[in-house]
Amino acid sequence: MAFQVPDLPYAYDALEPHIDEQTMRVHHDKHHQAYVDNANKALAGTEWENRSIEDILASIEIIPDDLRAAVRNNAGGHANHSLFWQIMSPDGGGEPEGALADAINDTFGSLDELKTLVNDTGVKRFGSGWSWLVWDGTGLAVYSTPNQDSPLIQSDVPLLGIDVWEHAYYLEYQNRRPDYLAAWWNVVNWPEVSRRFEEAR
Ligand code: MN3
Repeated sequence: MAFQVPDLPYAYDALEPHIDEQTMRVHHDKHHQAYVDNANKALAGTEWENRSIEDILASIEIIPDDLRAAVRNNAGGHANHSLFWQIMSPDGGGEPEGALADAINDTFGSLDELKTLVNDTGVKRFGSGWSWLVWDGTGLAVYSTPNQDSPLIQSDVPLLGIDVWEHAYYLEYQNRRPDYLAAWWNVVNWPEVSRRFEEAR
């Protein structure tokens, strides 16, 4: 079964004013579609064709040399964007609850300290990439990855990831990546991040 771009779980304009409709249309319909098309093209006819995205990314080192970069970038892009649409919501923002809230406080001190760390990590990513909150098998961690590298490559479970490619924010924020990152937390879907945390730990 070839990969497909999942439908957005809300309207293109539902995240306004924080993320504008045009950015969502181009990002979801064009950029994500291109990652899916190129991943399918790279994997077609190989033994990896019908494997799960998690399997493929966790096995990236044994993917044949001539396919590895294309799979890393495009299967990675598919995994990252599929998560990204889900962890945003028009009813987003606020604070996490329950075990995730406790783990954030234990690990980072407070929700505000987590946000500052994720934002700083995203601002410092030179060029294109992602800022992540992951479950690393023993606890929560924050780091960034370049390009479309997924935390799944190192067998971490991505819980929350903010796309800091210019295509994610340039129409509305131009060069102001810090303003985009600050605004992004108004659309974070904490119930979905919590669900992923419960599944991972
Ligand atoms: Mn993107």
